[in-house]
Amino acid sequence: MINNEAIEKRLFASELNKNLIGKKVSIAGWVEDVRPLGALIFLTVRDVSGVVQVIFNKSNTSQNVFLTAKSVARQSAIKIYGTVKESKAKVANVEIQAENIQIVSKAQHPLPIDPTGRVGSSLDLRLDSRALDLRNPFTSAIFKIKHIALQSIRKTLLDEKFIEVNTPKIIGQAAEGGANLFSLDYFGKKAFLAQSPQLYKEQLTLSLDRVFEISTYFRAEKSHTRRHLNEFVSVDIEAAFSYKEDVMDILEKMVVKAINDVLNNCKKELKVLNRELEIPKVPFERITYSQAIEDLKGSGLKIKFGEDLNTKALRRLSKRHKDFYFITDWPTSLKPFYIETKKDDDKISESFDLMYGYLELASGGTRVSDREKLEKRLMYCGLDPKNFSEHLKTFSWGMPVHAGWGLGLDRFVMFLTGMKNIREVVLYPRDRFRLTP
Ligand code: AMO
Repeated sequence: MINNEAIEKRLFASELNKNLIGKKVSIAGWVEDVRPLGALIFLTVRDVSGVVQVIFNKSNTSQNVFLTAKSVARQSAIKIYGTVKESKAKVANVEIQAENIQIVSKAQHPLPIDPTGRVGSSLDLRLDSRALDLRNPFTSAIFKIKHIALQSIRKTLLDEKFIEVNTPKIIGQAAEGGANLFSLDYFGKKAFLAQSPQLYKEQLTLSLDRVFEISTYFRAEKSHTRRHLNEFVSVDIEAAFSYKEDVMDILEKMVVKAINDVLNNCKKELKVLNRELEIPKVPFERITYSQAIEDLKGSGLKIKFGEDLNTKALRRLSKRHKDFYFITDWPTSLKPFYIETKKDDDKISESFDLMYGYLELASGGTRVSDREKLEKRLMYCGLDPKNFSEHLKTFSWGMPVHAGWGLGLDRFVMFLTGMKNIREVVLYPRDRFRLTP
């Protein structure tokens, strides 16, 4: 039908502007609205970048084209060919005076959800129809912000001389303790899905020096909360010749730059989400675990040294620490075997968590880089060093002191977008009750 396609490259809604007035263009997208008005038909066409008003005038188009436009089902995929005109509407500078319409794919009604968002749907229903839900500018804004944040994160890490790596996700040995592993049959052997790249990223520091990985990890946690998923994306770094303070500084820098980049590149998206994002104060506040339990004592909540800070405690703490803050120096007993202990007190570890409100965004620390000590730490954590022989052997090859962290990307995007449920910011979330779509 439309045979000028080869001449006219398809334009996105956001590319149409006053400089194109009088030019013939083609656009493609989905029909959001059809409003026939006598000899005119107004079509609102949405693509991923925005909306365009398209006008069919009975006197300028063939009867066939006019009738096709009039009867097109909402949300069908279409192509339009026409001339760019100045628009009288306040919302846009230009519109298209259509000459032709091609229905690429008809939408079958009733659709499971209304992607314009005019008719609200529950999150569950939206997730069941996620691909369609993403046509809603509210939902797509979240993923555009995630995309910009990811680009920004990569840029910071590359500038800091990190190399991007990919480590195995099918593994033979747990990295984070054995309780929450998904296991699978690997040609007759028991294998697991990686909970983190911890052991690999540490090993890589002895040759590549500074590495980072952005990937999906798996935790067989039963907890069904608004901030846990069984599959989540983590940004992991590991740096040779570094201590926790060095990598905390990198994390702080990366977070601030990502917020800046989202503020500068996602104005429209933040507006759609009604999110007022602010650049945090630097340096982020740093309190020790012991200070945190003192703070909590002051607010009437008693936590014994060695007890984890549960949600109630973290919520209480977030009343005092409103912005980003680090909790450092956790009891060794609360941290994994690979975390280094203080030189003068092995009950306290060289660790940190990055918090925003009650949300733990990242955790990390200085690692044990001495083989003997690592064996002792494994045993202290009830693990058998024999099962870690592949990992331990690398510690005899000139392992440098090293430090790193893992940042939960989805949780960070919850902060950026102001979403309260992690499922909002993950395309196809996996929780205990959801394995589809
Ligand atoms: P940790 O287990 O604390 O540390 O994980 C790092 C960060 O990942 C995010 N996260 C999750 N997000 C969503 N759903 C989950 N089930 C989930 N579990 C964790 C959190 C958390 O802060 N190897 C260490 C990191 C390191 O020391 O380098 C680790 O995995 O935001």
